[in-house]
Amino acid sequence: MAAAQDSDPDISGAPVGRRVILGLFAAGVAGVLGGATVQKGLSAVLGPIGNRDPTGLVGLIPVGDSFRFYSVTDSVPHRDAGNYRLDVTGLVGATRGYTLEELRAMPQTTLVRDFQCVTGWRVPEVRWSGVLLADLLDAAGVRDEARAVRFTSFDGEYTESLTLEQARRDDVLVALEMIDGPVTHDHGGPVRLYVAPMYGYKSLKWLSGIEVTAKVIPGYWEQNGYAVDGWVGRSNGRDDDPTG
Ligand SMILES: Nc1nc2c(c(=O)[nH]1)N[C@H]1C(S)=C(S)[C@@H](COP(=O)(O)O)O[C@H]1N2
Ligand SMILES: [Mo]
Repeated sequence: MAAAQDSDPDISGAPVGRRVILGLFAAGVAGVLGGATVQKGLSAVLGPIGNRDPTGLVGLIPVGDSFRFYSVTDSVPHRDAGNYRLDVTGLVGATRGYTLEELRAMPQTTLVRDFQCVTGWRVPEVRWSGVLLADLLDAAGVRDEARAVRFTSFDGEYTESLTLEQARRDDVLVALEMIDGPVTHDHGGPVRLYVAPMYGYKSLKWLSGIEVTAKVIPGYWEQNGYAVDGWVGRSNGRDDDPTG
């Protein structure tokens, strides 16, 4: 959990103080302006997945069909074609590292899907493009005893997981593009995971490691009670709540 947010009792504590009320106002402004800077303020209020909304009021504020920018860390180093690297390790025939150029040179898959955070916000019909995770697993050669995949981020904190079966789906991408161009830094670029059938928390940002494992190792939010199998509509979500 982000140190700055945790150390702020007004935000992490239960009482709804003045700062939270101010935050509600900022949230409304974010919906109108949609700017990255204002939205960072919004996510500071909401918390990475809205768990600092003790009243539930924040979830009722109409903020439109726009993305929030989430990070559990205060800052994340920037990486680009010059220094980006994705390592595929663990229970594979051959460990291998990819540069951004190498990922771009592989066959690309494009999907247009809604993006849904478990807290209730949803962005309709987002375009995603990138390398099928299955292709990277095949290239590495998954060993017989492998059952799952663990993902790590170069933010140094966030982790995620999938079963091998989930990881091999044709709607799970190592995404290089999102919306209308390359995945921006704030959205987890240059490379993030995109797990189309599951809630947003499965789509790890700033992807740097894919480790093939013998069993599922629950990810960052899963250690805090969110479903490991984060299927949209089937696990601890609010997407059937029209106000959510
Ligand atoms: N590294 C990292 N990945 C992350 C998160 C995060 O805080 N850090 N938040 C997750 C959650 S809860 C959601 S809803 C999406 C949000 O993606 P966005 O910031 O591009 O809107 O990223 C997911 N991936
Ligand atoms: Mo989320």
